Amino acid sequence: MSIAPMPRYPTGFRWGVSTSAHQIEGAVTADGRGPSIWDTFARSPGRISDGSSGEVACDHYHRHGEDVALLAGLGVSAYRFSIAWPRVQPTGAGPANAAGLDFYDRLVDELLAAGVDPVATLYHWDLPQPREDAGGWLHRDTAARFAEYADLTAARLGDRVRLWITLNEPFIHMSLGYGTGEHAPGRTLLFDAFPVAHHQLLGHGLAVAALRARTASPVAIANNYSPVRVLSDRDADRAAAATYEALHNRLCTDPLLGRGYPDLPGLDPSVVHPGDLDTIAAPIDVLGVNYYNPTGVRAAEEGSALPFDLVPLDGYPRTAFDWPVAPDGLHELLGWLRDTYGDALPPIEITESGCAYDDVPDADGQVADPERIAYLDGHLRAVRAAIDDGVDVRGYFVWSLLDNWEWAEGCTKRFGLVHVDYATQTRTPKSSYTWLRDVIAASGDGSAR
Ligand code: IFM
Repeated sequence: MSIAPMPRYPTGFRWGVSTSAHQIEGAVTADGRGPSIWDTFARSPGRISDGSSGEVACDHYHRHGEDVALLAGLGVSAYRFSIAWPRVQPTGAGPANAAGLDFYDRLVDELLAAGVDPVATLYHWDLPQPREDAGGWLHRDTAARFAEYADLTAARLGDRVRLWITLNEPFIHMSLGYGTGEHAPGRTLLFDAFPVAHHQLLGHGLAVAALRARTASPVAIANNYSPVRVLSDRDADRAAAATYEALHNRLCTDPLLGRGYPDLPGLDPSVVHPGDLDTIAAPIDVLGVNYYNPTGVRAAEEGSALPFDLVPLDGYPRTAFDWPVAPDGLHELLGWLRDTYGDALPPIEITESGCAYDDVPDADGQVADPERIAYLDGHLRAVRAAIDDGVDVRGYFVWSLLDNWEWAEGCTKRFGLVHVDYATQTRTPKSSYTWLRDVIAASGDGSAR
């Protein structure tokens, strides 16, 4: 396919790819790992679309050497992975399981030896099951336990991890895990799930302090954002869009950047104790931005459980997830973040951006994925356009290095630059891998901001 040459990116721009522990590691009982909420959830009939689980996934726990070689071949300057809390603290409390930390210690050293900066996320949704049994993120105590886990992990890896990310997508974890029940732990509390957001953010603030006490920095959080498209000028539609924007885009950002919680119906303020907002607003060095698509919103139908309805957006190509491919949404989002938060906004890194397609090897075993190349091309240009507008974007991480276990969608949604045959664990770089490798080689350092 012919695509115009990519623009240049600022000197030091971080090129990376992302994964998460439960989506790739497998080995769920190895070396003392305890059960997580996703092990439990996947065993419950009907929860995962293809009935699979993360028990093996990409078997990265045993194949990390091969995967680090793929990273080196791609030429990325950074790799964002997550650390499984149940490997480090099998019950979610108590002393560190040294064997669990050994795995990440080896991984970090292998990355550094390959010239790839380790970027570690502490929590990507795999809560130790015993913590869930004790109330999970609905319970304030989980925030304190999370900070202890952060401390144990930083004590071992703090000297070598180049960027710490406390939480991945706390809004998505609250809404799908505790609000609608599509994700683990499968609770259906709707707006009563708000304590889950608050306790995650409190855990984030306490973890920031724990990391800094170990001189483990810089520190970030990765939030999911979706620019809101209102479908008409009707007051009711505009009000619904404002509510959705406050929920999806501001609930987990306003308090981080010192503004407290946005005004939203149905949130119980009693879970916010004196001093919590100061803890949450501890300065961070980077805001991680995960972007996939904009969301169409209109006023809720009579009798709806939520104060808005989500509607498909016409006029865009779509991924295998049926998500619209909208690079203009990323450009818009980055401008919105700058305009909304002004000087309070730290430098941004795009910590996830990617797409699922039904990629299949051809008769020669090659995997051509021109849609993913077009997707990445468009989104990278959107980032460059935002930088030209003056938004301080310092990196771009593709979701994901490998096809992996996509939560409730099991093995059915392939997001990787590298195809994984789950039966044989054969890894095959797709054409997007080669394309990105060439883009990175050509665009890295050398251009002025
Ligand atoms: O796979 C997920 C990831 O775990 C969190 N962000 C969105 C990705 C695609 O759905």
